[in-house]
Amino acid sequence: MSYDALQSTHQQSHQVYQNDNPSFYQSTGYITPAPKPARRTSNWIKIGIPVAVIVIVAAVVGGVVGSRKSSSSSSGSTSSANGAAAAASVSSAKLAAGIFATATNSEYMIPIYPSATNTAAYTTPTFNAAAAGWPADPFAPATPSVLSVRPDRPRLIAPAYKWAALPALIESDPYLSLWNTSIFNNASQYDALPPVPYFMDGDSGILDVARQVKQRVKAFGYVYRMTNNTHWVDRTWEELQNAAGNGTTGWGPDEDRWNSAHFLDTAELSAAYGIAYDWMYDIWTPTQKSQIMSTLILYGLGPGVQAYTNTSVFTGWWANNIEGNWNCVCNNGLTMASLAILGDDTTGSASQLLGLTVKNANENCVFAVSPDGTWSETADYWYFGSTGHAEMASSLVSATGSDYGLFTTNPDLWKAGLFHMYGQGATSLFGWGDNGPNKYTATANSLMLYATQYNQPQYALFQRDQHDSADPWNMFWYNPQLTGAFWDGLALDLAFDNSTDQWMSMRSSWTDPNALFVGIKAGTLQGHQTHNDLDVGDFVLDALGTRWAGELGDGDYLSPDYFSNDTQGSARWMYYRKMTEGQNTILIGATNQDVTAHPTMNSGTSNTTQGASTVFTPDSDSTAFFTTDMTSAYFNAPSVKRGIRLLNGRKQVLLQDEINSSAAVMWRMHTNATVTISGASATLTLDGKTMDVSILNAPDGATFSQSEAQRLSTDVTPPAPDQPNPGVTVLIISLPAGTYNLQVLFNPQWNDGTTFVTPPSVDLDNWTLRSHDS
Ligand SMILES: *[C@@H]1O[C@H](CO)[C@@H](O)[C@H](O)[C@H]1NC(C)=O
Ligand SMILES: *[C@@H]1O[C@H](CO)[C@@H](O)[C@H](O)[C@H]1NC(C)=O
Ligand SMILES: *[C@@H]1O[C@H](CO)[C@@H](O)[C@H](O)[C@H]1NC(C)=O
Ligand SMILES: *[C@@H]1O[C@H](CO)[C@@H](O)[C@H](O)[C@H]1NC(C)=O
Ligand SMILES: *[C@@H]1O[C@H](CO)[C@@H](O)[C@H](O)[C@H]1NC(C)=O
Ligand SMILES: *[C@@H]1O[C@H](CO)[C@@H](O)[C@H](O)[C@H]1NC(C)=O
Ligand SMILES: *[C@@H]1O[C@H](CO)[C@@H](O)[C@H](O)[C@H]1NC(C)=O
Ligand SMILES: *[C@@H]1O[C@H](CO)[C@@H](O)[C@H](O)[C@H]1NC(C)=O
Ligand SMILES: *[C@@H]1O[C@H](CO)[C@@H](O)[C@H](O)[C@H]1NC(C)=O
Ligand SMILES: *[C@@H]1O[C@H](CO)[C@@H](O)[C@H](O)[C@H]1NC(C)=O
Ligand SMILES: CC(=O)N[C@H]1CO[C@H](CO)[C@@H](O)[C@@H]1O
Repeated sequence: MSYDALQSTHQQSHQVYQNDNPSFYQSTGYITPAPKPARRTSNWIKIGIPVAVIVIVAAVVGGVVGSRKSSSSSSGSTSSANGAAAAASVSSAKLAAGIFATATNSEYMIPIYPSATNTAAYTTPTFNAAAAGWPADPFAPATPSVLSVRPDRPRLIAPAYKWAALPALIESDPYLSLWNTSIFNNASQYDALPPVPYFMDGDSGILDVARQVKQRVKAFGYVYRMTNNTHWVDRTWEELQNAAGNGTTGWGPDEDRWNSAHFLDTAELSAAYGIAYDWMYDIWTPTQKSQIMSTLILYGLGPGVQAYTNTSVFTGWWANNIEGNWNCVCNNGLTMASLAILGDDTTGSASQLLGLTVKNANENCVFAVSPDGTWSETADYWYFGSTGHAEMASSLVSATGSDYGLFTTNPDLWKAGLFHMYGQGATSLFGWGDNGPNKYTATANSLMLYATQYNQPQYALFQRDQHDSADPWNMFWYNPQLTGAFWDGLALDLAFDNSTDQWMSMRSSWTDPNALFVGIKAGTLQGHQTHNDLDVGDFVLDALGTRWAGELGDGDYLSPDYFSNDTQGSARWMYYRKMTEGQNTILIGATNQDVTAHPTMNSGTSNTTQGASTVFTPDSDSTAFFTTDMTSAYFNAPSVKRGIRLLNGRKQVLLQDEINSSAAVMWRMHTNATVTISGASATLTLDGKTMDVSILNAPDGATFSQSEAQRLSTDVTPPAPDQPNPGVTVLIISLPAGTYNLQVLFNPQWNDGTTFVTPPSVDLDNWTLRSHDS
């Protein structure tokens, strides 16, 4: 969320919003906040034993090697009999290959692939026209208009012709089949629960419960349409009534039940209502329809019109130059809901909003993606923003026949899929900055839509094995003509070089859960909707199935001034998890980095690509590196440069810092490992694995030390206490002012006979792909 934009046109509202901790809601008489539930990011529990893979998602269907190859050579055949035979062949090959991932890792929720070469299935990512696919949409207006909707229902995401085609596609596609079953199971689980209870979570509002209502409506709606069983309509009605305040437990204050002060909540509930209205249109009674519509207009679209048109309310700040998730989510919710009731709505709200939201999203939401593909807020906020964008574009296409530029206005938006794939490490996301609230309906499934839209089949092949892929949207966004393996031919490294988030992703494999992975960033410290940290030079490191250098994630969103602004003096930068000392980078003079930093970067990669097999060992000269001049991020230092590179066929990592500083220098790295130090060497143990870390050519006095992950005693006191970081240790090199070349070598103990190398000392400015060959 951004507070910057508010400073100009919404000054007064900015003040309100800055202070919108629970007391804001209390002072307006809205609600007394209930106790906050435990947050997922703050309770890391140390697990000393390697965690076994426990979640089996599907039986592996092996033995495909040598079976019929899925042939596209017959797709050009003029004989329909041959075409049908080819389609049957592709289908049977797909069914035989089954679900690629055999399980989901229980600690990191990553897919586990079999160690195998499967020449029939692990082929180049392709949309194979010979395989069974979706029919063409019979609704194809020559001159689409947002106010001119298709004649039939449903309008949103999945028109009737797709529902009609789906059962046959499920029969011939193992992923659609798996997801269908999962969604039925999910619906049964939600069915057994009472309606989502109202819960006001301070300045996070009622967003969690809004997304849960949406999640349930999606699942209930899906199962209803697949069974025609009206139980699911009744159950949806119960959920809608509860969120209207017509249930037995109440839902917020009469005048603003959907919490328009935190408009994301209003938008997500509007989307939920829109989906319910549209997907069950034919079965609702006229009374139910009018009740759904009256509640939607009263608490959703009406406040939406106010947000856009009434300058004396602040609820529409997100429409004003906010290139981030708020703009995408809010415009999407209003759009889906408006499309759902367009024509039935006699108030004019729906048509008025459609005249505003589409244009606004094209000016703002789509530009949250930088020219290099990076989601400019943070890697985690990509989930919220890209879900909003994908739902909005998909709904407009299905309802009216056009995306009105949402896919193309930003010509680099297609790279948002690369951003997510490369941001995902061997264990988890390189999740710098804030991670956001619980995700619920915010998934990575925009990748499915983008795969087809931008002809990037690897996006969908990657996402279909992920734990969050059983989603009603994917039953329609997934193109079942997909064949191949996402990793086949995929480069191991990618550098993202836009000035705002210069960063790089490097790894030793896409399919080995024990792979080496390094993510490192520089970039500017302003312009991220106040979701970033002061973290130029920050890095994460995975190896041996665990994360050795990691992020602390969110502070408490309810802490005073946590989102106040991104100026140097902001209280946000007084919280440990947001300060420079809470990052894996260089700290100088025990002082935060300069928010006006404008680092530069350089990078190199051997362009190594993985082959078809999941078993992959890079060549010994395969490497990648990233360097940054981050001097501008520091006060009191004439020069600070950092570089990181993979060594020895991607088995080792060298982190090098060249520092000339007139204040004390501290090298810091946060780890969940247990740390044992011996001078310039440290042994880290975690999850039953070991990582040796050593300072090479140690400058005089350079040794490791360690501390708990908490603020230095010299720091200013923040407005509220920091969150504890239990189990996290900071590995430190502390040095007085001076000039240093600090080289830290990471040797994961692979126990596979690896012979470690000791790299030569090369100035960062002289780093090349071959500069460290022995
Ligand atoms: C979808 O899953 C449900 C529940 O397992 C099953 O009854 C149904 O037959 C499946 N649909 C198709 C088309 O296979
Ligand atoms: C849906 O069910 C699948 C497996 O059946 C599970 O992995 C997934 O977490 C469930 N999704 C939700 C949102 O509960
Ligand atoms: C549900 O009803 C629709 C419309 O009448 C029909 O096309 C479809 O086959 C039915 N589905 C099932 C599973 O009965
Ligand atoms: C909830 O109750 C109010 C007041 O009776 C009514 O106007 C509204 O239509 C109802 N909405 C739903 C979804 O039941
Ligand atoms: C604009 O908002 C103010 C404050 O909520 C309200 O009093 C006023 O009636 C609104 N104006 C219009 C035209 O809706
Ligand atoms: C510690 O582990 C948790 C859970 O996997 C992770 O979220 C966090 O980033 C890790 N912290 C560090 C400092 O590695
Ligand atoms: C930024 O926020 C701080 C509080 O964290 C406040 O004191 C300061 O005035 C704000 N600066 C601007 C420019 O809004
Ligand atoms: C890697 O690919 C890039 C982009 O195509 C190219 O500029 C570079 O020269 C390649 N490097 C090597 C070592 O092949
Ligand atoms: C460090 O920077 C200072 C100030 O620019 C400069 O005078 C000095 O020569 C530098 N030291 C080294 C070793 O480069
Ligand atoms: C770096 O390269 C420069 C010239 O390109 C050379 O003079 C210098 O000796 C090199 N330094 C190292 C440490 O290799
Ligand atoms: C160098 C470069 O391309 N900078 C761009 C980075 O992204 C921002 C935000 O999209 C652009 O404004 C810059 O021009």
